[in-house]
Amino acid sequence: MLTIYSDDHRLHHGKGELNDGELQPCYECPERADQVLEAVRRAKLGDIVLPDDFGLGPVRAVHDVRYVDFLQRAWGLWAAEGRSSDALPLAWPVRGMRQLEPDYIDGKLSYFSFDAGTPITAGTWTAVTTGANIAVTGAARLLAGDASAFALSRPPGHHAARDYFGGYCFLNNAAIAAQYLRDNGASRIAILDVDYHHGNGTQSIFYDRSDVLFVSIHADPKNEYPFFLGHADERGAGDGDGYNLNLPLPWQSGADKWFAALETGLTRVREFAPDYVVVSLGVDTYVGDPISQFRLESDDYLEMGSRIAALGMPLLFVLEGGYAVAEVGTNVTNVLLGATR
Ligand code: SS9
Ligand code: ZN
Repeated sequence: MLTIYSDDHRLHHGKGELNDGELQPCYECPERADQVLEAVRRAKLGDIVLPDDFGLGPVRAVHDVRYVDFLQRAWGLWAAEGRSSDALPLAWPVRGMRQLEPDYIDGKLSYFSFDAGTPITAGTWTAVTTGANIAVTGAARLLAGDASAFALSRPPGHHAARDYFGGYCFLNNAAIAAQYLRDNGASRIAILDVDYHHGNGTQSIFYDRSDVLFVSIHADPKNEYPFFLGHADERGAGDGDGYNLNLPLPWQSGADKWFAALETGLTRVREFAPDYVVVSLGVDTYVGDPISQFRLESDDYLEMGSRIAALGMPLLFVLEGGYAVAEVGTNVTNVLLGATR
C-alpha cells in the first residue's frame, strides 16, 4: 500500500488547548505523525511519496469560499494585532444570536469555529492545505487503479464542516477526497469513520446527499465530544434520508461491542455498493488513549483492517485521531497491515 506524506504537518504545532478547565499542551502534536511514519517504514508497508499539488479546487468543492479565505488570512490578521500566541476563539453565536461574520479577527475566529481546542498557528494554513493535497493524491491513486492508499496527514479533518473548524480539524481531508472521487467519475462513495469521536463535519457535509454514504462508529455524544451531533436518529435529510448511519457506543466499549457495530456498518456499506470507500482512520479507540474511553487493544487493529478489506472495495485510509503517541504508529499500521494481508 502506498503512503502519501509530507513534513509540512510540522508547520501546525499548537501550544495549548482548553482541557479540564486549563490550557494544556495540545494532544494533537507533530510527534503523532512521526510515530506513524516510523511505523509505516518499520512495517515495510510500501512506498512513501510526497503529495501532488491540486490547488484549492478540491478544497473549495467541499468548503465554503468565505471559510477558506478566512483560514488563509486568519494568522495574518491575528499577528497584525501584535499577538504571537496561538489564535483561539472566545465566544460562539448560539441559539438566537445573529449569524453574521464579524470584521474583527477575534469575532471571525469564533464565527468560523465550534470549540476552543483548535489553535491556529503561523504555519496552519500550509499544513492543512498540504493535508488536503495528501488526501487528494491518495484519491487520485485509487482512480488510477490502486487497491488502497494511506493518506498520512495531520492535523485531522473529520470535525471540520463546510464552514467551521474545531476538534483539531480545519479542512475535512476525507470529505475532500470523497468529493474528488465523485468529481472524477465515481458514482457512489462510502465514508467509514472509525475514529472514537463522531465525524460531525463529514456527516454535515454530506447529510442531504445520497451519493455519499456516511457510516460512523463513535462514543455516544450524550457523554462525549463533539456532544451536539452523532446520535443514532440522525439518518440524513431530503435526498440523503437513509444515507447517514450513526452507531454510538457507551464509554468503556471494548472489542465485542465495537466489532458488532462494525459489522452493522459494513453490512450497510455492502448494500450501498460504493465504487470507493474512504476510511476516516482514527485510533483513539485504543484502551491507552489519553482523551478517550474505549478499550480496543493493539491486536484489534489488525482485525479491523482485515474486516474492512473483506469488503473487496478500493480503500483510501485517511489519518484522523489517536493520541497515545507511543502506540499510535503501531495501531495505525496494524489496520493497514490487516487490510493488505
Ligand atoms: C478532551 C477534549 C476533547 C476535542 C477532541 C478532538 C478529537 C479529534 N478533554 N477535545 S479526533
Ligand atoms: Zn477522535
